[in-house]
Parts: sequence; structure tokens; C-alpha cells
Amino acid sequence: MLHSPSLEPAPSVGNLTCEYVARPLAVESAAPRLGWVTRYSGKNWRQSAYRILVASSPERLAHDEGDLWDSGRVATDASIQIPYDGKTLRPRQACYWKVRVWDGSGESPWSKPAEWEMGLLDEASWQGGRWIGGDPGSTAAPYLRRGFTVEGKVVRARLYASGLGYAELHLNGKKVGETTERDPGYTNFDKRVLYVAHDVTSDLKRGANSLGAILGTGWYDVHDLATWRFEKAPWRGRPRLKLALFIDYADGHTQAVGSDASWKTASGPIVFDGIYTGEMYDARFEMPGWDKPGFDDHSWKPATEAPAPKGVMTARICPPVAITQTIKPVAIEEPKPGVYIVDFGQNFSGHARLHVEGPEGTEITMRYSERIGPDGMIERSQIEQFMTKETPPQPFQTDRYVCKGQGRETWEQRFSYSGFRYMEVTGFPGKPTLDHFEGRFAHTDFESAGSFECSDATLNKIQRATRYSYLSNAQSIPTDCPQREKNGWTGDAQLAAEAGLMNFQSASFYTKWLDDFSDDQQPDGRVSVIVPSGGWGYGACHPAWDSAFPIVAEDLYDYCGDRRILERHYDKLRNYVDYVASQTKGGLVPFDSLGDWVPWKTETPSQLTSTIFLCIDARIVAKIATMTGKEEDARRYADLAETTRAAFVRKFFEPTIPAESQTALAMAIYFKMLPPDLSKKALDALVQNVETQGHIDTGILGAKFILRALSEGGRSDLAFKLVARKEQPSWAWWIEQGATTLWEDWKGESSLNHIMFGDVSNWFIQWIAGIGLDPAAPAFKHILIHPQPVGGLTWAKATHESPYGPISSSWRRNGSKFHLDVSIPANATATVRLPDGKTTEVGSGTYSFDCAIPT
Ligand code: RAM
Repeated sequence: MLHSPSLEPAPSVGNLTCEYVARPLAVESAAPRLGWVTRYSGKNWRQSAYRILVASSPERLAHDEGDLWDSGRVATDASIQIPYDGKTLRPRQACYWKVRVWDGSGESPWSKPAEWEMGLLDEASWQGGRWIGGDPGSTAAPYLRRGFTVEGKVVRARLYASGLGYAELHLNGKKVGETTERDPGYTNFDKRVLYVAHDVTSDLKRGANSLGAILGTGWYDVHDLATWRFEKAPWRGRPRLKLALFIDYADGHTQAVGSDASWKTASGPIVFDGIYTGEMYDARFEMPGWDKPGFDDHSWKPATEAPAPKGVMTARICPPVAITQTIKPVAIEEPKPGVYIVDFGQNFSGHARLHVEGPEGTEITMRYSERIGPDGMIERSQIEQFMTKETPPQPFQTDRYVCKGQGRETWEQRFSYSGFRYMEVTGFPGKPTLDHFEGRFAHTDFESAGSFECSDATLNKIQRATRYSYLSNAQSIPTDCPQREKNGWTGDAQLAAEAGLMNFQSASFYTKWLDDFSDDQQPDGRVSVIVPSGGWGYGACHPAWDSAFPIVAEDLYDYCGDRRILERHYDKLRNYVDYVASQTKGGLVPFDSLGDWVPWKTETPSQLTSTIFLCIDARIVAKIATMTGKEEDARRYADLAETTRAAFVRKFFEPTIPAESQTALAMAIYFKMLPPDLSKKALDALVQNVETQGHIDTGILGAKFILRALSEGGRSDLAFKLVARKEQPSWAWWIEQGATTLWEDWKGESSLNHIMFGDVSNWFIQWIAGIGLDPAAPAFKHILIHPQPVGGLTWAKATHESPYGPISSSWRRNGSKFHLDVSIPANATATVRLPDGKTTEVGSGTYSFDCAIPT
């Protein structure tokens, strides 16, 4: 029976996704996972069944014909992560799909149709697209081009391309992907090379067309010298391109245009580009019209065929890096004659766009910085320290532009990025004004998935700063900082992943990074502390960092219901845990390793934190083994977790508990390392420590878990104080100092844009506003609503776009009167715990509650 909208609220199905994406154009999984969101205006909606149709054409789908797959009516409440189970899909196959659902009383209408397309899947599908490069004797960025002819009516055109380090593609005089930059993305190129698919159907025209590419060095051809030795990366080579354009015509035939020796190349205005260095662009070498049909390329040389990189071609499944915001500067000063300092008012990752009018040959230099010194000049000693000193010194975070001298010129770099708030400009012709510059915020372009706001302006600023830091550090991989290192430091990423998943649709980004992890693992199980690594950072293990591998995989399961990620990496996770276990003595991690990094005052032994992480890792492996029916493994790793835990308690909590270390106490409590009586004592000790000291006294590990341990222990009031006290050390102190992003340490002595203290945003959403995850029911299938009206807040609200749909929690208090509004998505349920301790079980829908806050 179809729901009758006039008689009752009818469910409607939308937000169809395939592998986390609305319309992916290059899916490589043989069984892509589908999901949808049901909207229902009433209460307590639960799905009782679904039916999915996947068709080979929109027409067939419109006739309810699932010629690729008709799931039939499947009785289940599952509505996310449903694997396709139809006919084998071919390379480039387009799949059109829709879904309808049932509840106890009827069926929904069909959803609007959605689609996905399969990627190239194998080498043969590239149909002549070969690796080509520019003039091997030139260090400038190669330009490549080729013309082709379109005859007949085009129904679909797809451009598949990979360029190392980066490729900016052009079609008929226009950049492909207007705002994207640094495509296709960063991987261990000896293991995996990304390619990207573009829908270019509407960019083609009948007759002469022109394809082009500009290649950058990126992480593939690092020539700057720095601590992490990427110039010695085994994959290093000169930039190269592989591309295949497929044009499907109305008459059924397909034309393929591939990158091959018929392409031509020249060096243009990008004289130099480097991932740490920046870019040098000489506009006098521009080649107007190079990317348009009819361009005279007779002086260009034939492109050279380049050896294929070793890595497997893999479709990029996560969003591209893109420019998402243009930031107007707020001030400009001239601390020395001819030296201008531009203040963008916000720390961010990206670059500046320059508008200038000057005589031919005028060279303008823009050097990016997070700080200015007392003399008003940029101050970069904290972030330059890892760059190898050279004579003459290599440029760092520096863009240079040489004018062609033809009126107003506008330029921005393409192949590098910087972390900055300030910019020093020298060589500018005349006196620049604010209108001459714009900041361009560039990072992996996620959709937002969450928000938090409350009555305390400082907390709102911390939330905003966290989002800026998170985005600044999402650059195809999760990084530590956008200025100094740009490295995929694993510890930083594992600490920030939950805040990332709550605030942004970042699942596909972490899925990609876990592949990077798997690629970097050595046969003995070891992983590097930066991922990807060009060979640096293996050595002894560092469980607090290395555990990013199992922990982020588990986060994807907890926050998105992604079981496949656990299965896919199982063997490698086990191999990693075996490696760490082989290093232990008496159940403990015996050596010094990275631990509670950048502590305030009290240092916590790294053996203590590392042993906790080994226990967590073993538990995760045991959990996956249990889920997948591997009983012997399940027992073995549960035993390992338990012996590690017991050894931990003996060594670090008996006979006395480490009352001086907030980190040790908080982590032991939060990770359930202690028997109940000891856990209770540890919580009392933690509360006492915090009350006596009156401030946070941890590094990055403790800072994440102390807020949770206190909140779970009923002391969100204390956690709030740690965050919001305006004196050093605290998050709010940073804001008081003018921070617009989160800093690397409590002292403010290093980078000013790190994300490793960023779980505070997750705590805002999950505890202060109260949208809590229930790991027993992944993906917020069941939600723990537990708002915390503490710290004098009069209201707080948060939202989260969960896999089942939008969740919101909004509360206000007036004296002891407390009011809460919540919204639970269809097909999910929640337990609501009010500040008076009363709990209510609810189904989907919107609800309001009132209570008195006990004094
Ligand atoms: C610093 C990084 C990073 C941290 C490592 C251990 O250099 O910036 O944040 O994880 O050290």
C-alpha cells in the first residue's frame, strides 16, 4: 500500500550516495556501497524493508526496470552501506539507481534517480593513454597540448587524468574543474597513483577542440631540502601526465583521445614550483591561447614518453583540494620603505591572488608568514627550522611574479601552498592597497557535516578556529601543519579524526588515507610516523602515532558504519599489532616513543601511553575478528589486550596511582584500563588534580581524553573550565592572544595552525550540546543525547549530518529551568538524558523536554 500523503505523513527517500559520494564518476569497487536518508515528519519511523533498482539507462530506471540489479524487497532496517549485488559492472559503465522503503504501514514513493559511474578499472581501458612529460632538460613546469576534432552529436564525454605531482587540465581555453587545485592528490607513488574523472560533456564543441595540461612537481618531484628527505623519495621523477578522453556519440560509437607522443610540449611562465618553496611565474613567457583550438604550436617540441610510475592506478574517491573561500585582507602596513605587510585577519592554508599593474619585468615577491615580529616584519624562525640551510638559502613559502607590463595583471600560484595570516610584499610597483591582494583558502573540499554554537563567544571562536585548522590540515592527506611540514603525521590525524567526522563529510578522505597507511607498511608490520613517507620515520614503533591505522579505521566504523574498511585492512592491522607485541617486555611497551607530545608541565612516560595504545589496538583487532567470525584470532587478540591491560595496571597504577599526571589518569579511565574500584580512585585523583592546579596540564594525548573522562565521570563543569579559562594554558587563552586557528602547543612557541588539540570541537558537539555517539549502534543508529548545561552557558546547539540524516540538539537554560529541543532522523533512535538525570527513550522525530537543573 502506498502511503497517502493526505492521510498521514509520508516518508520520502533522498540523499542517495554511492561510496559516500552523491555522484561518483570513477567507482572501482565491484560492489559499491549504497545508502540513503529517509525523511519523515512524524515520529518513530523505522524502515522495515527496502528495494533498490539499478539500471543501465535512465529510461529503464524510469520504467522500474533494474536490469543491472533489482534487490527485490529486502526485509531489514539497514539503509546505509548496502553493497551492490547485481551484474558485473564494466569499466566506465553508468549505473542509474533508485530506492523505495517500507515501514510498518506502507511504502514510500521511489526516490529521485541517482547515478554512479565505474572507473577505468584496468590498464587496457586507458586505450592508448600513456605517460608523457615535457622537455627533460627544463626545470620549468611543462605545458602539454593536443588538438582533436569532434564530429557528430556527443551524448557523454569523460576525461580521466593523472598527473604527477600535479596536473592542471585545460579544455578549449578553460581550466577543467574551476576551483580545484593540486589534482589528483598525494600518495606513495610507488604503490598507488590517483586519477580523476571529469564530466566534460558540455565543454566540447563540434569541430576543432583542444586539450592541455600544466604539470607541477608537488610531492612527486620534491627538490627542496628538509628534514623529511622527500628529495630522496624512491618514487621521485620529473612531472608526467596520463590522460584518456572518451567521447560517446549519439550513434553509439566512442572516440578516445589519449596522452601519447603526438602531444606537444613547451616550457611556459611557471619558471619554478616547489611544495615547500612556492612558485615563480614570469608572465613575459606566457603563451596566450595555448589551451585553445587553432593555437600555433609549431615551435613546441614533441612530448616525451615517460616511464610509468610503479604505483597502481586508483581512482580518487575523496573530494579534490579546491579553493573554497576568497579572503579580503584587513590591513596593510609598511614597516620599512618598500616592504609591505598584508594582514588577512585569519590564519589559513593556501596562497594570495595578486592584482597588479606595472612595467614589464617588475618582480614582486610575496613571502607568507603566520607571525609578525615587534618590528612589524614577518617572523618565520619557528616554521623554517626544519628546512636544510643552503647557500644561497632556498626560498620558503614564497611566490614570485614577474609582470608582462600589459595593464592590469591578475595572478595566483597553482602547485604549492602555504600556511599564513600575513604576507610580506616587496618589489611592488608603487604603493599597494588592500585591493591588490586576496587570500585564497585551499584544502580538501568537504561538505560540512556539523555545527556548534553557544552563548559563550570564546567557545564559538574555538569552534571556528578548530574548523579552520582542520581544513587547513586537510590537503589530500591529513597533515600536521600547512606551513612548516605539510606532513601526514599520524598521531595528529588520529587525535583529530573524530572532530573531523563530526564537522565534515570526511569519510572518503580517511578511506583514502588508510590506503596510504596500508601502502606505507613494511612487511614486518611497521608503519611510518608520517604517511605517506618517502622512507623517513620508520625505525622503532610509536604506538600513539601508529595506532592511527586501527583507530581511524574504527572511527569510520563507529561514525559511518563502515564495516568493509575493517575487513579490508584486517590482515595489515593484525600484522602491525603483532609487530608491536613482539617488542614488548612483560606485556609493556618498553622503549621511549612519541607520547603525550608538547605537554604543559607534567611529563607522562611514553611507555605508559604506548602500552595503552597497544591494548586499544589489540581490542580493535579482536573486535574485527569477532565481527568476521575469526574465533581463534578474536580470542588471541582479546587475550593480548587483557595481558597488556593487566601489565599496565601492575606497572603504572599499583601500588600507587600516578596522581600527578592528568594524562595517565584520564586515559586509563577513558580507555577502561582499570578495575572499577581503581577507576573510581583515578577519577577522584583526576578531579583533585584539576581542582588543585586549576588548569589543563597535559600534552596532546591527555587534552583529548581528559575532557571525555571528566564528562563521562559527571564533571563536565571541570572540563569546561579547562577549555574556557582565559589564562594560560587553555584553548581560550589562545583565542585571547588573537588565535584564529589552533596552535601547536600551549605556549604558542611553534606553529600556529595545528589540529592535534582539535578534539575539543568534538567535545562541544558530543557533550556540551549533547549529540553523543553510541559505539554499540554505529553511525548514530542510536544516539545518546546528553546535554551539559555547565560553565554559565545559557544556551548551546549543535547539528550533525549523520549517515541516517540530520541530528540536532539545542538547549537553553534560565536559572534552574532547562529546555531541550532535539531532532532524531528517521530510522534512528535515541536515549535522552536530561540534566536532572532522567532518561527517556525516543524514536525518530522532533521532541522537546523541560526539567529543573539540580543545584
Ligand atoms: C612535529 C609535528 C607533529 C608531531 C610530530 C611528533 O614536528 O608538527 O605535529 O606529530 O612533531
